[in-house]
Amino acid sequence: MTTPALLPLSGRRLPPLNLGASAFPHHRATLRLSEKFILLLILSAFITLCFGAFFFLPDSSKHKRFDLGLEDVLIPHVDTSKGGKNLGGFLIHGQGHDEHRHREEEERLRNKIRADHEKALEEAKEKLKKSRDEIQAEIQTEKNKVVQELKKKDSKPLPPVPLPNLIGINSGEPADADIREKRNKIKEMMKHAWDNYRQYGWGHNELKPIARKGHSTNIFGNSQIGATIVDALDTLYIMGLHDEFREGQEWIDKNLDFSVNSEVSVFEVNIRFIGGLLAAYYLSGQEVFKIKAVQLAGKLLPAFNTPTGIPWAMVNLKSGVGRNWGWASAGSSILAEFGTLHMEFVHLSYLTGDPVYYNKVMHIRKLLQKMDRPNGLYPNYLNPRTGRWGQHHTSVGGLGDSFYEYLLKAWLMSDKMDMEARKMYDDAIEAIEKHLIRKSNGGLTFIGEWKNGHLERKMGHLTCFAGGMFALGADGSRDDKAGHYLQLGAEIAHTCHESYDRTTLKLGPEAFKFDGGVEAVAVRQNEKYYILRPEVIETYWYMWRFTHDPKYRQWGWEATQAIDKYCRVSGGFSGVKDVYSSSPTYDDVQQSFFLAETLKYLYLLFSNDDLLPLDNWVFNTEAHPLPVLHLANTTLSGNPAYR
Ligand code: DMJ
Repeated sequence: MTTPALLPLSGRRLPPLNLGASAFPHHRATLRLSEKFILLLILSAFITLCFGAFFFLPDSSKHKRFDLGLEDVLIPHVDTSKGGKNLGGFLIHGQGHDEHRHREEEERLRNKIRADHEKALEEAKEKLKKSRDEIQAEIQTEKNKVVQELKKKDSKPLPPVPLPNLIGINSGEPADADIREKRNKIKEMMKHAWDNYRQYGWGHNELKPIARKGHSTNIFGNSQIGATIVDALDTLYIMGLHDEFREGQEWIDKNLDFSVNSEVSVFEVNIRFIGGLLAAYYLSGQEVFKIKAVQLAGKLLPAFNTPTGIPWAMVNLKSGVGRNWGWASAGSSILAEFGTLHMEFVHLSYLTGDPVYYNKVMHIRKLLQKMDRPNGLYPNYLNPRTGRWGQHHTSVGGLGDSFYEYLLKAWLMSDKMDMEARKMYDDAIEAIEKHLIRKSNGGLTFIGEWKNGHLERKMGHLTCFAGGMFALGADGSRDDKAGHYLQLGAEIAHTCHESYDRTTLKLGPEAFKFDGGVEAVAVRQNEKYYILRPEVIETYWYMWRFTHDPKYRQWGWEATQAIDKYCRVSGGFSGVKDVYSSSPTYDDVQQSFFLAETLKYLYLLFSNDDLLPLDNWVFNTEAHPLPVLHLANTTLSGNPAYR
């Protein structure tokens, strides 16, 4: 019998074998063909035997390990002190090992493996009978099933929790016709911004109102996750734009998916998405918003896996890998980013009953409390690996701002119970007043920036939010200095209004100086832009709520008109590149915060105070209102979800 495997494939004859003198000293000559054939036969039989032995004979070392595995898996830990009992539902051995049963188990497992194997082979054979397209369709169906299962798991209803009474979500209609008209104008602007986004940028993060297409920045990663929709929801709701709200809700329900391979800013996603979703949930009672907020929060948690628990600035939503901005001092995380999570995370724990979120932000607070602060000031940079400050820069504007805001708001949101937060706020504000707040030669109060022991006499548009913060924190301030802080708020509002008033367009520049004879004016070309930011209007609104001084409505109206005149285009609203130029060019971006904040604060400024009253609501840094957690004053019936 010939071994087919040894026949030459091409039919070519095998070359004569020369086994050499050392192998067969008495047969130096070349072997005859029949001898060669026999030799080949023997060789092939030997090889077959070796193969067989290798694959089919039991390997004793493996056998041993298999036994151990069996023991581990099938026979849970024996509590010998109990002499072999039935523990936790598992059958436990008596004294010593039962060899017979062991062998039976092995046999059973072997049979199972064999049967599984055969089944898999059968399935594979069946598969191969199918066409490539059929196989691909089947794989896709399987994949979809898994995704659906995961979705189901993710969207399990959360336990109902007693919710705060939600006061003032449908009010605010002013009696005065003029104020009503102004309010309606602002609502019309919101509709213009939304409708154009709806038409040209739907599902994208933001809109390019001139190019009439979607726009995005790296803070949202590389996916289209509808930032404008989420950011705008609560503004639509309070303006009574309910059809638009429902459109947004439907998009979120069907399309908002955070299982994307995308690296996002933890801070931005928290303030805009989690804040926006939570506010939409509280206002409307629609579960979908709460569920999405919780799903997203879960995706942000890996950002906290650093040696100190100070989160990375960015996290990949799919892999959970985090990192910091390349431009940040010495690989640091940013104070205004990791310090602006508290409000949303406390609400997440409140709504889910899961303390994980609360613990993350409290850990950050504890760590900051323990650290030395140069001159009592918090530097903007903190290294999440070493727990050390980076450069000693302190700002109440970009990189620092909302950290201070959230200390105050943590206290307010806790129904003024969180005294630790209030103390941190009071201490920080005292140091800021001492080292950063000055009066210009022309009598304008400004907040500068501290850079390595030197005060830079420059204030950012972002810093203008602080006027509202001082006013909001006046009540409950240390040494009963409420009057002082209200006054400070008014002075900052005045300075920021000046920064608008001293421009050609009556819109504020990104940063303005108080130096070299210049007061509240931008000097550098790259600081002359206005990108639809809210901070100055935010301060007008807080000042209005606390003082009812009509000048704040007047200033707000000036800003409304300027925005409508210079930033409105037929495809929405755009930022402008130079507020000192009478023929400004557009940056062609309709920022999502324009709908979330700028238009909301303007609308509130021309509404009665019973719309979102400040005793019951605290606005996150993106102007998303979250209810004060009056724990003694909660009721399930107050939750619109149960109405
Ligand atoms: C908003 O996203 C928030 O207000 C944030 O706190 C800082 N800046 C922008 C708007 O200017």
